[in-house]
Amino acid sequence: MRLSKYFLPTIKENPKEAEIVSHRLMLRAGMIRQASAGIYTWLPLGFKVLKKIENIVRDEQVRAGAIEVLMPTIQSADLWKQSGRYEDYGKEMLRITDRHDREMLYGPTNEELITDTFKNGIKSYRDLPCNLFHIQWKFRDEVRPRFGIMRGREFLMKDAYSFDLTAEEGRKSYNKMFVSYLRTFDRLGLKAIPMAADTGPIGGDMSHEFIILAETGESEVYCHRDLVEFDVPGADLDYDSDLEPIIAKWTAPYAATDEEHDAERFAAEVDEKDRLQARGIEVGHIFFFGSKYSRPLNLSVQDSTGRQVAIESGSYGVGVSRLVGAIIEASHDDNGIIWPKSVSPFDVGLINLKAGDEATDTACENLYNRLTKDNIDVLYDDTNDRAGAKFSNMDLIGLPWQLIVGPRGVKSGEVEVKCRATGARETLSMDDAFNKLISEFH
Ligand code: 5CA
Repeated sequence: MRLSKYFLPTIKENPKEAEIVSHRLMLRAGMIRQASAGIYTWLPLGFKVLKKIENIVRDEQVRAGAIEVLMPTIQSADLWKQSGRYEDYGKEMLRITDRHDREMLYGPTNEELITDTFKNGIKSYRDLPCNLFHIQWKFRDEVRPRFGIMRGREFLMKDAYSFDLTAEEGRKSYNKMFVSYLRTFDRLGLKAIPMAADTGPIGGDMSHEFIILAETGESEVYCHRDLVEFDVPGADLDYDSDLEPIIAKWTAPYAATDEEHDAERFAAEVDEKDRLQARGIEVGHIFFFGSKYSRPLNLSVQDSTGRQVAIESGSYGVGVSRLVGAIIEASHDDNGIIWPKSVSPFDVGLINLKAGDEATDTACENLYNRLTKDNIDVLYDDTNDRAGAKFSNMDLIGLPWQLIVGPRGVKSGEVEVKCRATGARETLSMDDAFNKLISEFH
């Protein structure tokens, strides 16, 4: 992509309305703009990151055996009245009346709708287990939307819903999602810690929040230091094998959010030197609630003995749009964002230090074409801006590698390669620079 043909409205000054670094940097890097309180337009650069995160989340759901669907954003109130949540959800639910005076709502979550959908599709216990997920916009009329897309009113969520014949089978489905979350957040370059959590309006008696440690996090969390260093299962993991040992390892050390924290237990179970008390960002939340929705919505099947049983369910959320902010909170410096390779909007930023100079233009065009042909996604700054402005803009938007091409270097056949994370710069021949970047991404 040539910058001259792109839409990247970056901002030099710090926007006053932004209280935390991720919000500031997302506005400055031209990733989002507020449309109204807690509601954002995703500009091209932000949208690319959002899509990359979405794809990794999807990939790991499918790997764990979940099947993708797409449910609507607008739902009828009927099912919510049946489950009792139409009243319980209170003001956070955006209620809408259509032209026929039918009560509708913008979905804050989808337990009711998926339970009903599954009920109409299942024929017998042989159709179990099943886990259906979708990645869809949600609306919650938060009292205090803040921190940009971190606590928005409209936000993108991955929500999965499992259906099983018995609580024991249900636990296995829960475990699959637990492990798939460990892998998902690891691929996003994050260290996420599963913590015992409160179930709130979703309900149930087993629940874990996945927390990224960050000073600007909204929750106070407490855990054993070891959890920060645990290894995550590899891509070759067989999800149909016994996952209990992995769950046991990750849930043995103390880890709890504020609502579930027990100071006495923390002191008794964790040595003082290993106690970690920090702020955290909740990027995922999983629940097992048994038959809380299947009973009122009449989702049951005959088991192999002919007995009619209510289906056991859980739901599993990932804050896809919140993750964009969480990744920035975890990875930035004074100059801007530092994207992990897996979610960076482009792979390489190519800087032409003297656009209009024939030899420099030719060298840049050459590198741009070669890299693009090899599937490296390049953002080529071919504008007439000053070199200083180009450097700071490229640092701000945080692409992992920069390729800097100026007239002096071109004369001797050399370019500079800069690593955004370390700031290290290397002068290389054009071919060596090309080969280095290829090897970084393939
Ligand atoms: N139905 C369940 C699981 S599918 C559910 O709704 N869970 S939740 O309420 O915990 O939300 C799931 C995830 O969405 C949270 O872990 C969080 O990362 C994200 N999320 C929740 N509220 C917001 C919000 N206002 N803005 C951005 N992300 C949010």
